[in-house]
Amino acid sequence: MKPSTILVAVLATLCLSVEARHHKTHKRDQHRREHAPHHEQLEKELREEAPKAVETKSPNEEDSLQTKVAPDPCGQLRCKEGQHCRLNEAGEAHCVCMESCSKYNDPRSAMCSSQNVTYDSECEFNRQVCLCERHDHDCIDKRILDNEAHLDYYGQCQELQSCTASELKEFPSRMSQWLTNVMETLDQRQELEVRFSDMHRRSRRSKTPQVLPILWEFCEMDTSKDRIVSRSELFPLIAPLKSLEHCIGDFLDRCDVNSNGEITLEEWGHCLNLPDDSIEDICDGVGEHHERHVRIQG
Ligand SMILES: [Ca+2]
Ligand SMILES: [Ca+2]
Repeated sequence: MKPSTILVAVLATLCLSVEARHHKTHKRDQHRREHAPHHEQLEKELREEAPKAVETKSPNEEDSLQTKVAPDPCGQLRCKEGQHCRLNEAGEAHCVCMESCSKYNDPRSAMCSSQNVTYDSECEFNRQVCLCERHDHDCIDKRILDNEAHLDYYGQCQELQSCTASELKEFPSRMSQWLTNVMETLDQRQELEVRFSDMHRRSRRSKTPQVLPILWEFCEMDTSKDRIVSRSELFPLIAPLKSLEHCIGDFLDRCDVNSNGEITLEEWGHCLNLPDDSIEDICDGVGEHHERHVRIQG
């Protein structure tokens, strides 16, 4: 399991452990929740890995494979979420809308869209986008194509409590405490990357143990590794938490100080009340600040 997937799971678990423990009981649903946001990423990784596996075969092996098994035209085609590959009468691959999605019959499998419409599953939302784009008679409501509708959070749509000014003020310290707990849990389970685990063990002994988990979380969110957290990179963090932590949306909006839809490391650090001299890019390796800090202490 990827650390970012585990992070979401543990964050959700930390909330659930306090407020809604019963949500954890449905294992299949939990598995889906944990994996759905990363589905696209995992698929991408698998696609990238697949050709490497073929490259390792000797030329003779490959020749014999090609004579025995015709290449699957669908193997080369990438379809969007809610679609899958089908061969037409000429044997050519093309993407079609999924005929159906698995039915979970469980409100916890549902998703609420940015238009405040509940869908039975993430698959069903994407399938409806496909059907409506293609003017299919199974399209239920064409408004799904308006204003870049997207999935907002897991669960049925509900009236989300609004975040008060005092809750929003307190949120950075709540977030910071979660991240500290998450990093500790992952380290205990030996599920942190080794470099982060080493940094974590050093930072735990420092005077500011909450700094490292905040810097680490930025690296976890930035899956594209461009040192910018985009809206789509925030989705895996927001979706499982929004119905449980009603301030998370407002908090993340506030982090994006210049409202350009992206959060930089500096914006993230300030949003979590880190002093300027603690905001350090640790995504590629050893945190110098923490090294220095521990050495001074030691
Ligand atoms: Ca990024
Ligand atoms: Ca920004």
